[in-house]
Amino acid sequence: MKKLLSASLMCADLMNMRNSISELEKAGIDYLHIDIMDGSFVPNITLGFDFVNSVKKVTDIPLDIHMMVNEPSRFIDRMELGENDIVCVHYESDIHIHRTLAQIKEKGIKAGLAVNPQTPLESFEYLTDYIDMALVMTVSPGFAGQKLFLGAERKTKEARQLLDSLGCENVPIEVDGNISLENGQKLSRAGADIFVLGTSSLFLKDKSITEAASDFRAAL
Ligand code: S6P
Ligand code: MG
Repeated sequence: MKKLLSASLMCADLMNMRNSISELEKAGIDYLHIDIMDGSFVPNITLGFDFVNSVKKVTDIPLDIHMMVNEPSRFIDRMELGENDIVCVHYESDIHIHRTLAQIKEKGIKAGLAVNPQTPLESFEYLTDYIDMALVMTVSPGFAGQKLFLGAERKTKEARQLLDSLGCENVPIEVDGNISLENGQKLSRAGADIFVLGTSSLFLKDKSITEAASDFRAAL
């Protein structure tokens, strides 16, 4: 599978978002990752639906929406998205997560299912017909700038094996959290396909976005 880069916009310069998006376009970034939090499912609040819809209007880069909210089914209709965009929801966030995934797909949007570091991989087992992406969290969600969870490499490897065994060889695995060059390389070998890049490798003080993206690609 082709390795793809997803830029985490909560780590971009919030006062200069239009320019950051232009730079991400020039750097050939594959997805814009937008973190939505509710202060309850995770202890933080970041970007919201008006932001999602505004970004959608100014770029052709597909959006990769990461919902870290309780009962995400309440909010799917708030976003104006298309067939190339992904909405990813956490296994624990809705009691009837299958219904939420089906709701996303009925709208013609790609659906992703996210697992926290402690969420068993078996959570994917009966839902594979409803997902276009599997998100393996490599930190506990909520904040940028955290350290990779120590089981991340093994979990990514086992997620790939499980998905393959269920006939989902084409479902990509996304990894999110502390994706530095070194961690990206390790996780790529373990089977990760989509890399969420934030403060660890893309939005850096001493490198432009274009330079950082090209260094990351070369490290994979
Ligand atoms: C965090 C969120 C992530 C972060 C990303 C930041 O809960 O889901 O998408 O934005 O992890 O990257 P970094 O390199 O600062 O960990
Ligand atoms: Mg995220």
